[in-house]
Amino acid sequence: MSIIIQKSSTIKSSEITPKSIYLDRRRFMQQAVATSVLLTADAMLPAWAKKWPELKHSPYSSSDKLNSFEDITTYNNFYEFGTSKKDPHKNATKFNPRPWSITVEGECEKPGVFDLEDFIKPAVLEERIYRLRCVEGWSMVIPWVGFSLADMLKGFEPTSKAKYVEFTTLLDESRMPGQKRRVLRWPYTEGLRIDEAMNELPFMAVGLYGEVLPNQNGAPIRLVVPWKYGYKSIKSIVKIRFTETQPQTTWNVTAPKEYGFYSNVNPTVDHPRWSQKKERVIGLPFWQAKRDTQIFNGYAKQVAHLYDGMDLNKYF
Ligand SMILES: Nc1nc2c(c(=O)[nH]1)N[C@H]1C(S)=C(S)[C@@H](COP(=O)(O)O)O[C@H]1N2
Ligand SMILES: [Mo]
Repeated sequence: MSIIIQKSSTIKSSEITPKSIYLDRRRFMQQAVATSVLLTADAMLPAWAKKWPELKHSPYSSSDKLNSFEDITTYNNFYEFGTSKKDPHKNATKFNPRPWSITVEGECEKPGVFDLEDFIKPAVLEERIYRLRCVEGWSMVIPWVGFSLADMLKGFEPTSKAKYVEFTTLLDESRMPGQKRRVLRWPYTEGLRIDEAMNELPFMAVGLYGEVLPNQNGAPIRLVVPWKYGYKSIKSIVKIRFTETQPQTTWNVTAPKEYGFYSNVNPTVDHPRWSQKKERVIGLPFWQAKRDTQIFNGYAKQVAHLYDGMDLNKYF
């Protein structure tokens, strides 16, 4: 976990700018790894975390101002740990995301049950800065650490019948107390069309700000789909299934008129109860916080072709 960093930092994150915390944390990581300063803490990190100082920076990254570590880890949507924004930060502290395995099934040649480490060891870890745009009308810029979803999926050799991919979050109300209340259909599920999943943008995140992923952000592994509303970016994934038919997704089942399967960020397709033309950037003073929503959250060049000939009002 983030033990090394917490011990190293005497400055409170709220007292310095996001970028300087970031550089600070990374510099410390590098030192800690190079000199093994904190042997005990270092030994507690999973082996792959030690590679993180050499992360390459993805060209798909946003160059917008990063949100602070504080904003990113204290303002969350993760209903498994409660429905208010502060709940996940409070209620996920005891969640232990290790060991962790992921079941891969359905239309593929190489299904199985895999330990998380089996994905991470061969993966090319990189840093990708993506803006997460929540359907509620706010956004945040987050420096993720992880690897390409497409690279991971190719390893399972999907068959020609694999038209969609379904993702499922852990179901365990003893570890995820929010599941005791039936506010959503549990377990949380999400899905992508196979060509969306195989696009270069979807990312499997195992960290942020150079640290192992905090529990409230979806530890130990979560999806990030930058051109879609935040709820498509499913957290704490335990299952991946290749399917021939469109999988059911939690928000679509809960409120089909409000949340469609595609959920592409689109300023011209309003939510039935509010406009999507503008968004509020978390962490900025109110007179700077409003910005125009970008079509496909700024990634039209990479993804618009996926929807050629489709009516985006109908397939929202
Ligand atoms: N399993 C699960 N995944 C989830 C959610 C959730 O409640 N449960 N909330 C979604 C929503 S609505 C958003 S906006 C993002 C928030 O991610 P963040 O807390 O890391 O910013 O996670 C998404 N993934
Ligand atoms: Mo969201």
